[in-house]
Amino acid sequence: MTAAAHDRGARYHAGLGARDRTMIELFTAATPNGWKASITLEELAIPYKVRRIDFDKREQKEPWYLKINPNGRIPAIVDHDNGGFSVFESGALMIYLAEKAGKLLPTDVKGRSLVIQWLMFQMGGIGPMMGQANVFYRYAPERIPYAIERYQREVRRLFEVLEARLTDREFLAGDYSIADIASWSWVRGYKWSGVSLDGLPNLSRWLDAIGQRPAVKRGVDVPEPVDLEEMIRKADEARAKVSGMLV
Ligand SMILES: N[C@@H](CCC(=O)N[C@@H](CS)C(=O)NCC(=O)O)C(=O)O
Repeated sequence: MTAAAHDRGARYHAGLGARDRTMIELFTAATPNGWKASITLEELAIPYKVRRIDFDKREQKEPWYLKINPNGRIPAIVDHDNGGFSVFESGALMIYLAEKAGKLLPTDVKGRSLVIQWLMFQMGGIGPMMGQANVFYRYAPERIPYAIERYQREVRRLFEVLEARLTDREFLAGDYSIADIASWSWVRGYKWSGVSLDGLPNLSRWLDAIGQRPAVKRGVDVPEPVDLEEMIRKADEARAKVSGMLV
């Protein structure tokens, strides 16, 4: 660890007052996995303090943070209300918070299992596939059509699974739950992944309805608001310019 990185970690912890140590500390950035955590905290009305992790400075890979999240990614929480217990992996973190508050995750065996099934569907499917679609469609220095098409096609297939599930129900697993929050946080970025929602009326209805929730609106502004539409417009413009140059 560099001296500067060590200082940053130490300064941060020294700066926490006694009051702050009795709450949840959220380590996050403005990304889908981060929003899953902040929306859950907002919905549960659990007091929390935000520590923004600066990806440009690679803070997520600094040793002080790896003690909280050994995977070196966001989000993670430290529960100062529970002896400084830390939780990483967004799905596990959502279950922990829902159980702590006794909301957004039923306690009966079947109801709980259904929510966890749809949460795992996001963790193992929607998240990783949209993540890879984004990498190859938006960030890869080399344009690899096979990879772009493979991941976009898989994302669209997963969207169709959600569409079918939502055809005759309002939410993914019984009442509104952490399963909805998890997929919603990713699906809202469908344009960023270059995948269409055409022909998916139930998924679109669910996306809009959840987006109207006050706690969701607050949660997506953590750690700072991001203008997704503007970001997509600029990226698409740059993309069109580059492909024009290649023609
Ligand atoms: N499976 C992890 C994935 C976390 C993850 O990939 N987080 C991304 C942001 S969405 C991240 O921290 N990226 C920074 C990096 O990879 O260094 C979870 O669900 O918490």
